[in-house]
Parts: sequence; structure tokens; C-alpha cells
Amino acid sequence: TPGWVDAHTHLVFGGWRQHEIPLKLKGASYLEILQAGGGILDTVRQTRALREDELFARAQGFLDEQLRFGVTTTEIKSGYGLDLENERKQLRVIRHLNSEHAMDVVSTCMPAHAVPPEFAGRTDAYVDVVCNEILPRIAEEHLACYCDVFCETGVFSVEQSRRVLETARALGLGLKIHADEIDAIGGARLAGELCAISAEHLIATDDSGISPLASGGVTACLLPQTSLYLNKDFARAREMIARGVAVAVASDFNPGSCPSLNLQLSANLAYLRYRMTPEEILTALTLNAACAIGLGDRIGSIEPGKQADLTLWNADGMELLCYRMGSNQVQAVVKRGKVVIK
Ligand code: IZC
Ligand code: ZN
Repeated sequence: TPGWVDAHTHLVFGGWRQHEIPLKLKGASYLEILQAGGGILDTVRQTRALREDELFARAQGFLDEQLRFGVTTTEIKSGYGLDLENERKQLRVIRHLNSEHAMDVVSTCMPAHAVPPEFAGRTDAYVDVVCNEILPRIAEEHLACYCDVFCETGVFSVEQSRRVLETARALGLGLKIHADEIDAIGGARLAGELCAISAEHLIATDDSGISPLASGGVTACLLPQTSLYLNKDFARAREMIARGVAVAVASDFNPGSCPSLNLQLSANLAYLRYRMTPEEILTALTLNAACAIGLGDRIGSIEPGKQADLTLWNADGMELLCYRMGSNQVQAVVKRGKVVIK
């Protein structure tokens, strides 16, 4: 197949969040843990505490693992810095990974991932900082191609998300949005209205959110391992496809809601829970994923003129690949024409 593309990760971070599982098993929700100062904010503390070289070394190991799982291009978001210096630190790590590692890395800035503790209860004041200080500096330093925002109950409202994304667009950044992960507050409609390149998660999106995605030409980037990990519903992939929305499937690798780098597990879940066909899944993990990060003209299919990124599998076809579960079925990986895993 073409090398697989992981179009959604939060791969540069400090620490893990294993201590959240007992809380979740006692009934605490993802948003309750965040409201109590844990969740994303826990990872922010652990990421701020690490130096650039420490974050780099850790992330490099994650990219090695992705490559072994058959991924040849990945997107990575910032969003565990939440202030100018720490967002820039994370984004410099992402840029360095792209230049040093065999993996191609696309950089997304996400300073509006949560409200940092310094701005607790003052979300609009933090949005001012994002729009007036953080995004302009990131754009000036060419540290990101895209801007993403967590549009969610208790995090950033539709209006706050719109402000962030409109500012990002004026600065020349492409637009992405975490929409309807927990609650459908209107993120998918905003994505359609702004013609964002992609909308992510869409777990709670209903018909009224699917139409704007279709009319806005927004790629739906679905993250089935997160549904599994948060014990949530699975996005309505069949309805999206039926309405003409391009569907990509990614991992969402992050220390809270998806501590897995195995994109093959996303393929299994897309088959069983989204009821996508093996052919649709192959497209979702290659060409549609490439389009979701703006690289559809360079990678995502095996064609003359495109980069020779290939994954060779111990399987005779996508049906077997989507059905087998838990083993790494990669036989070899070719990146830009060179064998990097065998
Ligand atoms: O660290 O929890 N959903 N952001 C929005 C995440 C998941 C990552 C995290
Ligand atoms: Zn995410």
C-alpha cells in the first residue's frame, strides 16, 4: 500500500496519565478531570517541565514506533505549552523532528487546546493572548502550517473558536478544529462555515453537523481509538460517506484519551465500529489522510511523480489486514525510495 498517514497526533509531550484510569473507572469523565486541573493541564505541567532536547528524544522514539507500524507521514499538534515560550518550544521540537527523522512531519499549532492555569476563569483573556501574541509569533517564525482549536463544552466556545481560527486564517495558517468530541456544540457547523481543511473527532456529530462538512468540503478526520478509550459512541462514518464527506481515519496519539501509536488498530475499529469497507479504510488512511494535512499532491497514493513512501504487509489484502487484530502486520517500510524498516 502507499505509506500510511497519521493525520492527527499530539505526539510531543512530557509524562503519561495512567493515574487517570482509576478515576475514570470510578466514574470521572474526561471533562471533569480537566475541570479539576488534571487531564490536558496535567500534561501541560509535565511538558513545560522538560527541556527541548528531552522532548525531542522522547518524541523521536515515538516516531520510530510509528514507522514500525507502517506510518510514513504524521501530523503533530502543539497545545501542551499554552504560553508563548512553551508553545514555541513544542513547535521547534516538531520542526526538528521533521528535519532529523525519516518520518515526514506536518506541524499544527494548538495554543487553544485548554485554558492554562494562569488564566483560569478568564477564557476570553487567554483567547486575546492566543490571537494577539501567540499566533502572530508562530506565523512569523513559520513554526506551523495549521492551527487547531478544542471547541468543546467548558473549553472554547464556538465564538471563541471562531475568533482563534479567523485570526489564524488572516495570518496564513490552515484551519483544523476538534469538533463534537464530547458534546455537539456547533464545532462541525463552524468547520463547514470556515471551509476548514479538516474537522477532527466528530463523535457526537448528527445530521445537522454532517451537511455543513459536506458543503464546506471539510475532510472528517475520525479517531476510533479515542471512542474506545473514552467509552463513547463511534462517529457516524457511514452517514458522512453517504453525504459525500471525505473521511480520513487517524490515531489521536496523546497521553490521555489515546495512548496508542498503532494505526492498524484504528483500521480494525473503522472496520468493526464505523462499518467502513476495507477499500474505504485504505483510502481513509492514505489519500484522504494526506489531503487532511494538505499533502494530497505529494503522498497518499502510488503514482508516478509522487514520493515513493510504501508499506509492505504480511497480508494478502486490506480485508485480512482490517480483520487481524493486535499483531503488527508490517513486513517492510520504504520511505522516499529507501528501505527504512525490514
Ligand atoms: O491530552 O487529552 N481531546 N485533546 C482534546 C486531547 C483529547 C488530548 C489530551
Ligand atoms: Zn486531538
